[in-house]
Amino acid sequence: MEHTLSFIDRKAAQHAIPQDADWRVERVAALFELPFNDLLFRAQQVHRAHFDANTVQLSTLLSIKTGGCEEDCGYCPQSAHHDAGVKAEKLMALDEVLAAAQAAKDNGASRFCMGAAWRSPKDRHLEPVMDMVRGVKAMGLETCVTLGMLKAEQARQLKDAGLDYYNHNLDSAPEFYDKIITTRTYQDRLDTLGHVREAGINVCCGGIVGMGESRLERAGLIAQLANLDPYPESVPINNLVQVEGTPLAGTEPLDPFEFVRTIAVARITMPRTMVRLSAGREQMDEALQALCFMAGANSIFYGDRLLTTANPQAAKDRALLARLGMRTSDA
Ligand code: SAM
Ligand code: DTB
Ligand code: SF4
Repeated sequence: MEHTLSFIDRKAAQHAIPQDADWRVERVAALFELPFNDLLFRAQQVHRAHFDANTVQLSTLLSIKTGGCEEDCGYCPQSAHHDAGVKAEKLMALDEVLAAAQAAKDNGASRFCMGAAWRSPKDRHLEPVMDMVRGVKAMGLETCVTLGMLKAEQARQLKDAGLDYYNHNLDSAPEFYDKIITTRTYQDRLDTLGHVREAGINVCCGGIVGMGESRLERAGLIAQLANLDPYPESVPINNLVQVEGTPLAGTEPLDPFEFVRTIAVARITMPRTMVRLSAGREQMDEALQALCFMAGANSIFYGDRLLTTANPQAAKDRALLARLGMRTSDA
């Protein structure tokens, strides 16, 4: 099956990042095969050519609609197909969302990312979400939402509300995808990314590693991301958080150095993107996180929770960044 982005209007994506090269899977896999020090050195060189290597951007997540999701994503505690003890809730009220955004801003975050456990938003859900976007943006925060699959018109409405970023992950290589999700296709995801791009919203798109995929399949994921033209402005790299009750609980954990390699390869293949060290930090020690920064990660999820699982305490993250002499960027 061909996996191509449909309907990209390049004019609408003026601020988007052009693709640098044709990253065939074999070329990406060859990067993974480099000796660790050589790979990290190359990633540092690329990182320093495009960013201040001591600055990290902070995004805070909020689950605005938790649980009861129709999709069967094997990693996700919010799927109604699994019993991970996550209670299905209604969409949060605007004032509660704005209070959480204000707290995130006061804590030093520059982007506020609102996540909903939907296959795709119903049209009646969009108006309240747009109010949230407007309210968060008025606070001077960058706005991001992740609501599942979007229609072209929904993407345009979100753009009109002032949305800065839409998060929608490819999650894995196309060859591995069917082992993880059966209720929507890889092409569905590419279509949503096309609508987001076409509407002129910045694309936040990454994936999960540690799901039992091979190194070649990790390379396949990165190649898919890097070959999007333009490639995403933000690339979250998640390490699977194993949640009891999900099909992927009990998967052999990924070698931590392989996670660092994935960050480095993302940095080399997408030089100007924000590479976000995403889910899984709570299970990493500080030395490993420092290696991820060295490999070119320049963004983190910041705040005590991800969506339903734990993230390092904000104060602990501030202490880590201070120990590493790292600054945070403003929106
Ligand atoms: N429902 C929407 C969707 O799937 O597009 C948005 C929310 S969904 C929870 C956002 C992303 O979180 C997923 O695409 C996946 O990459 C990540 N994620 C979910 N559960 C995870 C887990 N247990 N470990 C790591 N990442 C996870
Ligand atoms: C992304 O790539 N990772 C975030 C965000 N985008 C929405 C979500 C991680 C979720 C981890 C599992 C949980 O807390 O439910
Ligand atoms: Fe639903 Fe998103 Fe979880 Fe998949 S990852 S089950 S779409 S909330």
